[in-house]
Amino acid sequence: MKMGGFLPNVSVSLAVGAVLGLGLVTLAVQAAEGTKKIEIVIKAGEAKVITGYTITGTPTEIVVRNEDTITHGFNSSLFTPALKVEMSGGSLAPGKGPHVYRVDAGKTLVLKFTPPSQEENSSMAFWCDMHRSVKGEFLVLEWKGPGGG
Ligand SMILES: [Cu+2]
Repeated sequence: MKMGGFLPNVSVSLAVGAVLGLGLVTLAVQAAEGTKKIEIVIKAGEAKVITGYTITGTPTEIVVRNEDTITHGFNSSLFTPALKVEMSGGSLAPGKGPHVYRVDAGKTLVLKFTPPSQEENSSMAFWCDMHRSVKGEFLVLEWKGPGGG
């Protein structure tokens, strides 16, 4: 099931599901399959979210492409100190804590993790700690599981 854009079109999905006799659970199961990808491009001192949502309990990749000519940082309110994140293509900023990353000019930083369960759907902020103009947000949907909620 492919959903493009920054937000999945929830109202349309629900309407289609009702017509087909599918419950919300079925739609959520389909959405929960596979790895979710959040794609962010940084260019000319601004961050643009190309695809921007994930689901709790689902393996997730944040891909940050730096098309600028300077190094940028990446941090997010999603990253709690205990969250395990596998990094490639970038580096950890020394002495800045567990989740302050660096992505050099022309490089692509990939962060793999599984967002833990949360109370409700949340918009998560991300930002560069060195340049205030580089920031944005993506969506983390709470996955309640079959019969949950
Ligand atoms: Cu920056």
